[in-house]
Amino acid sequence: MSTITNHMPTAELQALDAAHHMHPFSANGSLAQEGARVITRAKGVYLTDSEGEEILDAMAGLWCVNIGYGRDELAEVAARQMRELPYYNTFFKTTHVPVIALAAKIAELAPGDLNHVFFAAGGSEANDTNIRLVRTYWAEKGQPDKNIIISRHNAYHGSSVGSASLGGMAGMHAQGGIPIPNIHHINQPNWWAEGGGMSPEEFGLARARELEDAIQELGEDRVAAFIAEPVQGAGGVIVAPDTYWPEIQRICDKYEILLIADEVICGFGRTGNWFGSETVGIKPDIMTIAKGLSSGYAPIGGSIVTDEIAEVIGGTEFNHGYTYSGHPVAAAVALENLRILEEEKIVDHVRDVAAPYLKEKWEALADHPLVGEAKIVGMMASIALTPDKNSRAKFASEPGTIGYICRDRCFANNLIMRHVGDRMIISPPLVLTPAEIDEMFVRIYKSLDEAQAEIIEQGLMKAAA
Ligand code: PXG
Repeated sequence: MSTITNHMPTAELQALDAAHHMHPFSANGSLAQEGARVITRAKGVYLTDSEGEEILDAMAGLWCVNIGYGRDELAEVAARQMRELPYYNTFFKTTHVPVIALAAKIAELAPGDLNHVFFAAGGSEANDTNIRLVRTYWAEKGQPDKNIIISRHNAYHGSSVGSASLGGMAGMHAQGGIPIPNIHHINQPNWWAEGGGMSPEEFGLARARELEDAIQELGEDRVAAFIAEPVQGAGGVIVAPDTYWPEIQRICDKYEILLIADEVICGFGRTGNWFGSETVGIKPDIMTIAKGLSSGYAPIGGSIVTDEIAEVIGGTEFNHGYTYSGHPVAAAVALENLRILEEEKIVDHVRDVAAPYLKEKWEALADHPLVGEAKIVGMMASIALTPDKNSRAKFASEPGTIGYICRDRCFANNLIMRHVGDRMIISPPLVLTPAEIDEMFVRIYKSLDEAQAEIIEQGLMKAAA
């Protein structure tokens, strides 16, 4: 077969893609008809496609390219590491320098006594580790029946069998025989969609107390852990009311339930602190990390655990690990990414410059006729689309119809802004400048206006009964 290059005509690349490549989370049949957009290169916050279009990537890839695209330092570190030691495992009484350095650096950055890292190749694997880790922890403490993990509907924790079971995505649970046993789901703190007549504060408390109800119903001696994203990402950038997290922390403490913060999206600066747990004020026993750990330049994730958990697990042989746990190239790339985040004070840039500027403009979107609430934490934000903002009405059309129209307008206007149902979301690179934020809003308003015109024209601006 001839070499496949960026210089082939788009249609040929699309035809080969359609013939042989199965895309994740896609209806591949209809995608093959339409043809996937071919991304060829990227720099800063802009992607370039095979037609030479420049696209503003307000999703940082898949919530991960925190330092932006095109940082040569990471490429150089990867090449150097590949030449020196491209691979070795850490299973059989061996270790290597990149993994030692990265684990030590993560322990330094992570709050409190979260000082020990078990590596994986991404967030799904790390959450699978967490399932086995918390169950092994309680078994080692003489409580093998304390093995139920509580999670939330509309949470995203990954796509492997274990992590998708933890997640609360109805569409995923409908396929492939999940969830696995002993995973229990409570409702999410999504006030806009589910808060009814309650104030956000009342609703936050009510939703947190569902955890207490579940523990009492299942039995304190049966529940091992509660897992949650500090801010739900893939579920639509759902920001819990202020009352929610303090109550969750109180309940976990009271019933001795391990708190797992899934920091795969929130970690490494996204919320304006190193970790989302710091932003929402919780003290987790375990953190899941991935994505921003390497800014997506190499696949790596992991579970950070406390001294106490590491000690208990260390008392036995933990029969768990992946070929690529602590992969030396990925570890070296992640370490260089953390150096850049730290030395260039990118988390400070988020907190002091980018996020405040973005917040002011983002919250003003609530004045657009199509927009209900506008929520933002650091550099992750969402808007709820609605036919009537005063009543928080949903559209009469199938959920997602309106969001999809809006997403398509964004795509056509060279802006990657995603939809989750009828919510629009962004999670841009953290290095976004005020000038780039201005450019992003030109494209957002154009897309929203065009979407609104299309929705009215199609007679879809109707509220559900
Ligand atoms: N936890 C969280 C909070 C995530 O957002 C994972 C775990 C799984 O990580 P890996 O590296 O195994 O993918 C994620 C991943 C979307 C989307 O549509 C989001 C993710 C993955 C795929 C699609 O927003 N998040």
